[in-house]
Amino acid sequence: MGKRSTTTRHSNWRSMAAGSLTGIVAAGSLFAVAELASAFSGPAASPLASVGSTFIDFTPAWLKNFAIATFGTNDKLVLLISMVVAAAVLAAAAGVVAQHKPRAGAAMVLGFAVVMGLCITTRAGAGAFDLVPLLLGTAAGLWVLRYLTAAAAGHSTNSRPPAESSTAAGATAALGQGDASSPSRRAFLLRSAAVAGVAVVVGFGGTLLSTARNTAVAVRESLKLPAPKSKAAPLPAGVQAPVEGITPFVTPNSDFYRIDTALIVPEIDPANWELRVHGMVENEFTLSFDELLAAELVESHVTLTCVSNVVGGNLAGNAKWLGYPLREVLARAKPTAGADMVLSTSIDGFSASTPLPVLQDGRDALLAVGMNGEPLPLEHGFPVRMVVPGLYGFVSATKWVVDLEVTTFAEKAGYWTSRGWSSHGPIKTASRIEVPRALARVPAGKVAIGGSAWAQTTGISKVEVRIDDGGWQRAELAAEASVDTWRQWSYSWDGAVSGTHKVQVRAYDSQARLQIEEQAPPEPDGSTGWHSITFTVA
Ligand SMILES: Nc1nc2c(c(=O)[nH]1)N[C@H]1C(S)=C(S)[C@@H](COP(=O)(O)O)O[C@H]1N2
Ligand SMILES: [Mo]
Repeated sequence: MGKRSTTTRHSNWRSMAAGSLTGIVAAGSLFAVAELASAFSGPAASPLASVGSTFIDFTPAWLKNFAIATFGTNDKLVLLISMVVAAAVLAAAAGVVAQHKPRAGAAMVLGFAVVMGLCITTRAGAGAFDLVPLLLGTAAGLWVLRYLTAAAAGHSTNSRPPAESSTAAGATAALGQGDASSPSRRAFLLRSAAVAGVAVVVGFGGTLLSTARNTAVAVRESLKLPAPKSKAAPLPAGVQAPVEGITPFVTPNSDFYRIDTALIVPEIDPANWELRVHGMVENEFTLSFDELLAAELVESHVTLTCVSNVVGGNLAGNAKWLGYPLREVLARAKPTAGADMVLSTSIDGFSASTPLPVLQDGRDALLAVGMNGEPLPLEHGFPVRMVVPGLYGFVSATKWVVDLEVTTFAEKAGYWTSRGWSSHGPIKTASRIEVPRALARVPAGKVAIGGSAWAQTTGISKVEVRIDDGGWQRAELAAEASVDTWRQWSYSWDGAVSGTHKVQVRAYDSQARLQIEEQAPPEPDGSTGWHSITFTVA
């Protein structure tokens, strides 16, 4: 009796395992086939991408803030991993159900497909044709579910379906009977492995194919940007502080932080790109990409920062941008009296509210097409984005920008403003310690300390450090490239004795205004506080 129930439990467990594996392989096949097929339609047709984008749209602001604050530029990776885990759990459940009731298992898969179909069809710009990859994938998933469920039950697909076995023990008898080397179990595992292998190849091939068929990528690769009419001033010698391990003064495109709400990076063919300039203006017009390239472009180093950056954080980057001054765009549009804001909107619906006067004063606020000598990378806004010195990205740096509406703050609000953040976003003076790293162990004697500070549009005039709550010491400032870029600093601490030490930094802008000491979180208009770290001298 006792022996028998142990065996039953054992086979229950095996039934669960076989069912879970079946469900997961079936789901993998569904996504793989859909991914391959979606290479032939728009990116919205990819079920994973559309479900994720829908999820982002419906995510409450606090969760978005949490995700950006906690995972920073990895927020999308975390979302994708969570989605894959959730899909695996649901798929396993469908697979387990199918072991006993194949129809119910299939119905679950169909239910998930309907939800994914809704996510796909409600994406901006998606049509009924975008459902084809999901339909093909669902067909593949259902077939695999049936095939492996039958294999798990030790039957061939043509024989009596396991639906007829009403008990778990019955359904899994064949699987449960044998040990690892039992022929039916081996056959099941082999088939699962074979199907999974095919799914991996199909899915991977699909990903490669969609990249290859992405016209934006191809066009970008062969695009030659014109030379600027006014070149960026060459970087002075010594912009890079002489401290090993400090951030590069110009951030390579591949290392540039990325923050946006786009799970699928928009793929815009510049030939189809158009910027609509309208609203409270005398002269509405649209601008094509060719017209933009033919205009007199300027080049400028600008340090971009994200309002979500915490004290000491790394949501900041410095690049040489090539673009057309927004001042010129607005001069052509001729804003009418009373206008005080430009609402810029991205092709994916994101929007930013930028104070009109900021775009009309002398600063290099650009409609940018180039970043560090190449066309904008797709994830940084290809083919055109905004870059405005002195304002956080959420109120100024619209990527994939397609619309500029001259309006008022009273009338309109940007994406994040309607989610609890500020409507205005001037960048607050900030400084951070980059070397040594927090909690690092360094040798005794001379300790090299260094980092960056920024106060865009005014510049940094002084940086001070203090060790172990001693007096404030003046740090050495590296050369200044422009008031719109960050400025590096260094400090050499002589005679460091062994033990744990704290170092703190603070900066002054060019008007000798001291960086705010009080600690404040990023929401609603940017963090404040003096950065400090502890490290150990060996
Ligand atoms: N289309 C679009 N543009 C956007 C955003 C976005 O979510 N969507 N985020 C903004 C924010 S909050 C910042 S900080 C900058 C970041 O630009 P980057 O990703 O090139 O560093 O882009 C801005 N432009
Ligand atoms: Mo941001």
